[in-house]
Amino acid sequence: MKNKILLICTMILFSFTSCSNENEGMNNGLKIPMANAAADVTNTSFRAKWNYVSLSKTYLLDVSLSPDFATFVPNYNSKVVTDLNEVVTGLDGGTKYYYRVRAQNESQISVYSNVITVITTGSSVIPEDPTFLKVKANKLANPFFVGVAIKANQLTSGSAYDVVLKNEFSSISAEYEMKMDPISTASGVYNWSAADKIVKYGNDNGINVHGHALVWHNAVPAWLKNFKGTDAEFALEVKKYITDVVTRYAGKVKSWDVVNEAVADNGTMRSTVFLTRMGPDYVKDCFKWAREAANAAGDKDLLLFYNDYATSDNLPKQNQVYVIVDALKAASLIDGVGFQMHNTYLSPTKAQIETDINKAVAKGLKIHISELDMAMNPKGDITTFTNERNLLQKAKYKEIVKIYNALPKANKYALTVWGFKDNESWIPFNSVDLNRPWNDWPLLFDANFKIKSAHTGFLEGLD
Ligand code: 9MR
Repeated sequence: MKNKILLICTMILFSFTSCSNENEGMNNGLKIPMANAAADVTNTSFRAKWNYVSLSKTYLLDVSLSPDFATFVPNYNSKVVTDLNEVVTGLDGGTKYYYRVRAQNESQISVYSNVITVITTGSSVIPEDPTFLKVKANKLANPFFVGVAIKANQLTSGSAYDVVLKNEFSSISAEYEMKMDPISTASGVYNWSAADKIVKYGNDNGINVHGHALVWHNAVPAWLKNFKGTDAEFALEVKKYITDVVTRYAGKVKSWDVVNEAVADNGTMRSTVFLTRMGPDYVKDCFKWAREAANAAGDKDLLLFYNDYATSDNLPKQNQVYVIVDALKAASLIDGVGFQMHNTYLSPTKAQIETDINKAVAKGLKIHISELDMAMNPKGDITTFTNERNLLQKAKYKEIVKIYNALPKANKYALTVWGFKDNESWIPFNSVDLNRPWNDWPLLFDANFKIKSAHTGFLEGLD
């Protein structure tokens, strides 16, 4: 009996000791070192730093160009260091590096520390390729962002999307993951996962993040559509949503489409749940709430856009959009207008686009061509992308980029294309919104991610 009790006591003591070791982050007896932010960063070196680990004798330092340490910077694969810092040398300027350390003594090696990211000063020695859209746009006398609509699952480091995005584009808009229906799952309940990922990607990589869109009749979650409360309570829900989203991304998202598509194709206010529940002033209310939330969060630079489609060749609609814009402008609530430009190769014409956009220019507003694509088969008369249509598309892309590039500096913001690859665009085989249940080729890259002539047209438009 005495022996049994002794055995149980020993077992309890043993399990207690091993638990407490785990809690302290120990491995084989050595604590995990904590890596600190780099110091003395130059264009060829930086000082990697970490905290002291008791019982350790030396540290093993890894430096890599990739966050998963698949490869190492030469001489920095488990480099043995005796101090608590090491100057890492022989690096390239303007380049992102990652480092981590392990502690070691005669018999033990700890697990890896946290990973620290550091960007060397100066510019990358790799010459920029002038055939990349953003590279050419950045070199203009009056540069502007070249944007693309993206999905969170395309942002995996090293994926074809990630590479093309970082090479060619300087701004991103979420194609759907920053709309109300994916984010707001119930009153005051949010699913931020995709939106957070998109915003972080933009911020981490120096890419502008445009928020699309706070209020859109086509992205209302079921709980709000079927909201049983009073109209005043409905308005409070919308206010809360706008406030929470703008606050979360204050300083991280540089601009928002506050209201999207409030005007119907016949030029009247679109009949939506927002108009019905909140009355004709709802657009203004939403802008006011967005502005107040940004100001309260200390973001005085947030740009607020009204965004709509097919205004250039529809005068009644265009006029009503400008009624809204004027009211917002009079209340100092709007910074810019988003012209979606889901165009076809047949329309709108150059003159129609210029007339439409110039009205906003005259009001001192920023212009965002916010969802550019070009349907090449709007009537369903082709089954393959013919060379004739290919050249027409190239010319049409060139035309619109030229129009945008000619805008005064103060009115430029971004020109965003609505997706990467033809086969992933919302247009091909669209029988719901467009009633065009056949193929189309609206974007700058084909289904194999090959650059199309439309891309060359874009570049030529920047000349
Ligand atoms: O292209 C987007 C598509 O993938 C989404 O399913 C859809 C609904 O969220 O929205 C599409 O984008 C629309 C944009 O948000 C507003 N203007 C019209 C775009 C095409 O329908």
